[in-house]
Amino acid sequence: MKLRFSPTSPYVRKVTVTLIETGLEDRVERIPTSVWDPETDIATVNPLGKIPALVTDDGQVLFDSPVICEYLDSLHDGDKLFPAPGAPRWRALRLLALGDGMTDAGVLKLLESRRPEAFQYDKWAQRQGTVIGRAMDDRRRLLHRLAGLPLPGFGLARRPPRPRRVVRGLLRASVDDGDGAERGGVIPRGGRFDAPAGAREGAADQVVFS
Ligand SMILES: N[C@@H](CCC(=O)N[C@@H](CS)C(=O)NCC(=O)O)C(=O)O
Repeated sequence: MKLRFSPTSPYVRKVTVTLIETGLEDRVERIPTSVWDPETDIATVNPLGKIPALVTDDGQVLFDSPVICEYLDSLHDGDKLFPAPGAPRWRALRLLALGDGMTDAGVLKLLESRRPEAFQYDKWAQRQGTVIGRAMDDRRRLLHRLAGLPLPGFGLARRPPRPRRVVRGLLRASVDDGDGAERGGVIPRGGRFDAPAGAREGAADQVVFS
C-alpha cells in the first residue's frame, strides 16, 4: 500500500495512529506530498486534491481519513477499532466525527490566518475557535461519563494539555489529587475509575474508537 502523506497533516496523523494500532505500519510506503505546492500531482490520485490518500495493493485509491482508517481496520485480526453495527459502533463513530470536526475547525482557523490580512475574517476564525472549545467540552464530558467520574468539580478547571497516550479499546484516566500528585489507571471498556478522596480535577487521555 502507498500512503500519500505529509507529517504536518492532522488527518494523516490519525491514519498513522491507526497503522500503529493495527500493526500495519510496515505494509505502507509513505509518499511525501505537499498539497499546497502548485506542481503537486495529488489530484491525479485523489480528485479532491487532499491527503491522506491510500493506494491499496489492488490499485484502489481510498480517501477521506475515516474511510482509510476503517479499511485498515478490516485488514487485521486484532481488536477492532471500528465495532460492528450496534450501540458501540454509533458511539465510536460519533467520537470519530467529533475528532474530525474539531480538526476541520482547527484547519479552517489556521487557513484563515494564512490569508493576506485584508482578506481575513476574524469572526470566522473565532467561530472555529468556539467550535473547538465546545467539542473539547463534549469530549471531556463523554470521557468522564465513560470513566464513571462524577461531573461536578471535574472538568471545570482548565489545565495545560498533557502528552496523550492512545490505548486501544481502553480509556486511561487520571486525577490530580490536589497536591500535584497524579493517580490514574487504565479502565476496561464499561469499567469504572474511582477518584481518590480530595481529587479536584479529572482528565482522560484518549479513547480510540472503542
Ligand atoms: N476530510 C478529509 C480532510 C483532509 C484534508 O483536508 N487534508 C488537508 C491537509 S491537512 C488537505 O489535503 N488540504 C488540501 C486542500 O484542501 O486543498 C480527511 O479526513 O481526510
